[in-house]
Amino acid sequence: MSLKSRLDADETLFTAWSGVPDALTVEIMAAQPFDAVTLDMQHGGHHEDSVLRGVVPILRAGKHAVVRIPVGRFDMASRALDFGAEAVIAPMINSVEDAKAFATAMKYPPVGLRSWGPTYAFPRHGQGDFTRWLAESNGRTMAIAMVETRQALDCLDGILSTPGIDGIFVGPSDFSIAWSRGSVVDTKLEDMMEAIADIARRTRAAGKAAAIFVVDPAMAGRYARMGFRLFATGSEPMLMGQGAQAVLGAARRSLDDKA
Ligand code: 3PY
Ligand code: MG
Repeated sequence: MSLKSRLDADETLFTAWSGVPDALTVEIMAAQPFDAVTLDMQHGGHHEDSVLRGVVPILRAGKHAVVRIPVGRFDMASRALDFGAEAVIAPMINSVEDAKAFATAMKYPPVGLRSWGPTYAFPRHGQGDFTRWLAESNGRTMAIAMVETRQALDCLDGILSTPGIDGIFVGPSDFSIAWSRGSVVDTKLEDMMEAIADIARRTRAAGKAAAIFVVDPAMAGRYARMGFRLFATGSEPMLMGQGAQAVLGAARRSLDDKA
């Protein structure tokens, strides 16, 4: 089942967030109980070559491969799909023009102008035939626009009604900076929560998927009640740090055991 059809069926899904640009690390992330792995090219270390190679262990683990491109790199959005990614997250979509440019790179005609050439995606997804691939690609791949500024909020309806845009991904860190007019970065800023809930509501009402980055895992339930269904969490530094602390803490505490 595609990521899109699972989200359309109202499943709640978690994607790991990978920033270490190595297929061996991605393989370990893909082995964890996430539904998907996102390779982050915006703030993480992923680059074209690591995405090309990193999609393989994700697909081999039976997970959905997602890529976050750098700001404005819509050429990379098409390439990520050609490498076998199922969804692309585009940061800082701040206007309807941004949304159109993103959708144009993501979708084959007549929706967009994606150029033909699924050189890696086609074999990685088990071949089939070209006509079928062409017919099914636009519906199976997801163009997910990040809403993380006041400008984006102001034109949310326009972004949502742009043909080819399949979902919205809220970046709560940047959104908090925008909301506080540059004074804090705080994903738990209470007075922006209604705006975040409103984004989820309007996105779902438009029949699109609502996704958000989860900094504090305890927030996932609150976001789910707002209507979000795709949650990004669990970067390598966080997982390694928490894992090391848990293991070392348990080992050190056992030094005091009397048994
Ligand atoms: C944000 O919170 O601004 C993000 O982009 C999440 O990755
Ligand atoms: Mg951001």
